[in-house]
Amino acid sequence: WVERLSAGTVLLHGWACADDVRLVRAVDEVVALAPLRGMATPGGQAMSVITSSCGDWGWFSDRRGYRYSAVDPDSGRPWPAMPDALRELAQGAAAAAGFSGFDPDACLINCYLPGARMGLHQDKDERDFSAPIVSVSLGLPADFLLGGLRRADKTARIALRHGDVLVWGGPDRLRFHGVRPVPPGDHPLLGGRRINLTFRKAR
Ligand code: MD5
Ligand code: FE
Repeated sequence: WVERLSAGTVLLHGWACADDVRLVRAVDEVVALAPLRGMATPGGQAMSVITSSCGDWGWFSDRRGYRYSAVDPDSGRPWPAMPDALRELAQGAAAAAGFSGFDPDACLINCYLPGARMGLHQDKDERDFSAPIVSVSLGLPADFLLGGLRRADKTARIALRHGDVLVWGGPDRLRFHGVRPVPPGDHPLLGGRRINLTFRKAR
């Protein structure tokens, strides 16, 4: 079912379940070409999430900062093309949430093994904040933290399960958010992993 969490935030419960095998196959194809890898924050901390990308632009982080690049810095090659299965899912979910015409040029793949987390942050490395962001959760469940426009704002905890899709746009695009440490488990399709796909218009 479709749940509006606030003016610009829509949670499409289980939206990606019907296509999950095709989506996981597409992710496997991308990470065969651009393997998941750990990254460092600009402060030098190792991130607990392992990451890859597909599409025209890939997000990455190192001691020099956060940025988008057209090439995978590990291989020097362009990021893998965004598979149709992934693009179609993101466009369909955005349209269902009221953002027709969403045309993502970047898909970040975050893989969480048990214990991995993501601290509270804003997504502000993109050029145009008018496009929404579409986030797809696959595999192990996790608690998502949805904050406000200031870091100190109170956060709400949202349980995200396999197949859930969140769309943020308009006034909610720049909310602080994070992911609580993922508890161990065994998902029938993904085993002991949570995969999150984040679709963005980067440039
Ligand atoms: C995740 N990833 O579960 C999340 C899903 C990231 C990241 O946060 O930056 O890789 S995307 C959640 C998101 C994106 C944009 C806006 C908001 C949340 N928001 O306003 O809450 O791996
Ligand atoms: Fe984020």
